[in-house]
Amino acid sequence: MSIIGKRGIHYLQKLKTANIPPELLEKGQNRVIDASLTLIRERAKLKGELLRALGGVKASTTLLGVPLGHNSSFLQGPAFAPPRIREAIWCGSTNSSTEEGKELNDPRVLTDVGDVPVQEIRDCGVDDDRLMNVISESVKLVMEEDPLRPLVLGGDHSISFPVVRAVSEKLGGPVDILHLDAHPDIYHCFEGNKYSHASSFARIMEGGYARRLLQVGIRSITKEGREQGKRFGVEQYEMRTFSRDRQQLENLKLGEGVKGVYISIDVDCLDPAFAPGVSHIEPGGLSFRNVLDILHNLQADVVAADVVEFNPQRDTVDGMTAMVAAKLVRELTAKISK
Ligand SMILES: [Mn+2]
Repeated sequence: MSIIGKRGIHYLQKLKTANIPPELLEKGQNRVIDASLTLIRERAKLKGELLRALGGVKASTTLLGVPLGHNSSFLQGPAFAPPRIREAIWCGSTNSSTEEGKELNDPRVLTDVGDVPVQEIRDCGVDDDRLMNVISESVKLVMEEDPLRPLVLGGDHSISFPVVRAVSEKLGGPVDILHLDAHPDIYHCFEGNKYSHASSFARIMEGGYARRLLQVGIRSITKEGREQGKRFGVEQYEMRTFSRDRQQLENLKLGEGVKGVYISIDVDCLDPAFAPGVSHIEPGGLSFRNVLDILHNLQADVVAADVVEFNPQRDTVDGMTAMVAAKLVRELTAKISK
């Protein structure tokens, strides 16, 4: 376990042996959580008020960072991704237009409410059940403020469970999910961790938060991954048949009869040639243009999205994958905002 994995846990044992009353700890944890949610709530409120005052905005993409990496089965670097992605979004090497002409520096198109302070909350010894609730609560605070729609910056893929849960609960029904990934992330439980980044879609499907789940880019899948896929009726599009499926995937129409569409992009859906800065290098993946062709042609009301599993600790020195993750964010923004 890395330093992040151990954070906050190391002194809890000491507190127990020193007979510190658990109520004392819990009260303090509650105050830290309240303070964290207050900052997100107030920032979302302000952005919502400003956009409603400006008028004419139906949906505005709002960045929410979730710097969580401890549910990874391998490396924990995704905890450091959100600030690197933001930096790359506003990097002066490119302009602020998306490919189809949306202006990112227009606050009606893109706003930001900052990060859920995941490490600070864990540092107080808060366990994952509560932490996942804080993440869900934060997403709901964004959605509370019409016309804001959350675009979540991961973090490892475990965060998609509390995010999708919040989206579905807030909208009052299931969504359709387009999930781009090398892996199906649908193990019932991975290495004893129900919140593992390899199990998030099992939790989502069990919870009834998704009607259709389309997984695209899959090329590292076990027997259990296929069985779980069948069990939950997942539409798994594997890379080995991509050339055959391509036309269909570039003409998707999703979300009819449900509350909307959620897009989850694991950066490792891309071939490592395009995105080396990921924890799980898996050759034989999508090109960046493949992903854009799928996104640009998708007919859907996208209610929320995430970009996860970018690992800055594995990136090239010039931050190539940060730019890749940032462009995914930019093009998703174009898809969400209207
Ligand atoms: Mn993956």
